[in-house]
Amino acid sequence: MNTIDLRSDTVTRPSPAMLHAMMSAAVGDDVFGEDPTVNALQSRIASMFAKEAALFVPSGTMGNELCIKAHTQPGDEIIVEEDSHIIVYETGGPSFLAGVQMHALRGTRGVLDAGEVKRAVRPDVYYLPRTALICIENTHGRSAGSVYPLDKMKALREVTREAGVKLHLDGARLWNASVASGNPVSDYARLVDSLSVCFSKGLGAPIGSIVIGDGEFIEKVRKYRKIFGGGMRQVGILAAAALYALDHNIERLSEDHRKAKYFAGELSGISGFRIDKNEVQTNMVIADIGGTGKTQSEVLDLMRSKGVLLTSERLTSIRAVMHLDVSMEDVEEAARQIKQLFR
Ligand code: TLP
Repeated sequence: MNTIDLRSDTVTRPSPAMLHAMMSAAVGDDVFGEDPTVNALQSRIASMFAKEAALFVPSGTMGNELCIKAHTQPGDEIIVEEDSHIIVYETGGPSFLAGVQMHALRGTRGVLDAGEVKRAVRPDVYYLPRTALICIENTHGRSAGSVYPLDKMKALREVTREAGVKLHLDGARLWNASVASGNPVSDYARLVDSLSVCFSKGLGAPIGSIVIGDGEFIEKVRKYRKIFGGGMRQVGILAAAALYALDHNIERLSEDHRKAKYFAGELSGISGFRIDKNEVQTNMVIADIGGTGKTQSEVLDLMRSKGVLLTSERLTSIRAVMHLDVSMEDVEEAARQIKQLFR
């Protein structure tokens, strides 16, 4: 049985052409700043995002955590959206690594209300924590990959500028937001102080993310990356995969978005599934299966028995993520299997 793995866009394997690029990469010791392929990637990303500098890091989690560390002092407070990766899936990293507390605000499909953020920024009084940083996520994972609209980011930027608070963007899937909205990634980047983007999600690289910001900030991040154990040596083999991904795997994300729309359309017809197919903007589908009379783990197990791998989301929902290792035929087959199970 052919397994159709829709658990995440992180499950992709490097293609033969990507592996070839990795094998032929020029390398050097990156802790000495001497890896030519890493340096080429960092300069290319800095100019693509219209920022001064960029630093290659092992993971999206490390990218976010380094930025939080570099923007804050222990005892500070950071404002996050309550369903963001930073608060839900980074295992308490901000308090563990940066010694900050998180103030969670409820967003609408991941989007924070600028007025509410303004009210949540603490006044500068000695007995209150200092609000140092606001973090947002684009696309927003737990809202099925929804795109954070540029005008909402602009409104937030105004608030952070007035309040003298930094703004960080978890852009693990900013590529998807850019392809779906038609806005270049630099339009998003110019509205934030720092961002982290991943090559290991929809872009299909096996490992790697990058932190982007101004030169002074990136030097601070470089020091913390070493402290966090993320200084790597001949890492050009991974930077080569990222460069390959930039050349070949960005525009094709629209195919993943089409697959997600199709899949959502098929699932929305199943009795007991609740899904708003109009809310599918990028490569993810989240369906509430509360009305099927089956538990989430029963549904996941049943689907697994048919060769379709999905993940859980919240208590009664399941998630499917489209990526370059599943074809449209695979997605049609997955939808067929699921519909058969619930007939
Ligand atoms: N997300 C993974 C899981 O951790 C949930 C996934 O399968 O979606 N920011 C966002 C918005 C992410 O979705 C992820 C990974 C990360 C950061 C972390 O990236 P990695 O896994 O490279 O640390």
